Amino acid sequence: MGRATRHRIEIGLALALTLAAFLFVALAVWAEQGTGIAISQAWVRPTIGEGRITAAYLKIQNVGDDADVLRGARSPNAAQVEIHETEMTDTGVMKMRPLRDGLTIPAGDTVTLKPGGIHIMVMGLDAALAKGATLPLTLEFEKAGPIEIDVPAGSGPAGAPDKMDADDGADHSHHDHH
Ligand SMILES: [Cu+2]
Repeated sequence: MGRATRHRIEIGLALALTLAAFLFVALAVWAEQGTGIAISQAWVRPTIGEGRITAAYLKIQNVGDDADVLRGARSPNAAQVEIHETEMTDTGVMKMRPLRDGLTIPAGDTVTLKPGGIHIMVMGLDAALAKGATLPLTLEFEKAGPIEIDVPAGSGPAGAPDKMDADDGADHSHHDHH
């Protein structure tokens, strides 16, 4: 085998590995055929200590011709799942509240749920959620219907805040009444 040939094989292998890594990342896209909704970059924060509450984040892309609304979510592993938004009050306190009317995804738009913004609050988990585990989640869309995803527990994309939404700094008082 000549030097040039081997070189070409090495480049080919490097390319294949890069592609494999890329595919691995791109794998986490859920799209229901014909619904116009694609979910990607989903992640959930691992629970801390005895806490059985956490938050999940993801990207919702509406490639359809009509707006759709995320009405809610549920998980077989959690007592309650809500779509929350986070707001900073006048006194500088972070408050979260459920989106009662759901989250509208306009046609052709992408809405990103992220720490400190809109998030999926997961309450009453039946067990701790360790890094590397997955949380099954069903997203209920008005038009697209239910979309089931498996959300990996991890630290999210680079630059995601360390602790938020499931943190003591946020007001969870509305979680305690049941
Ligand atoms: Cu919340």
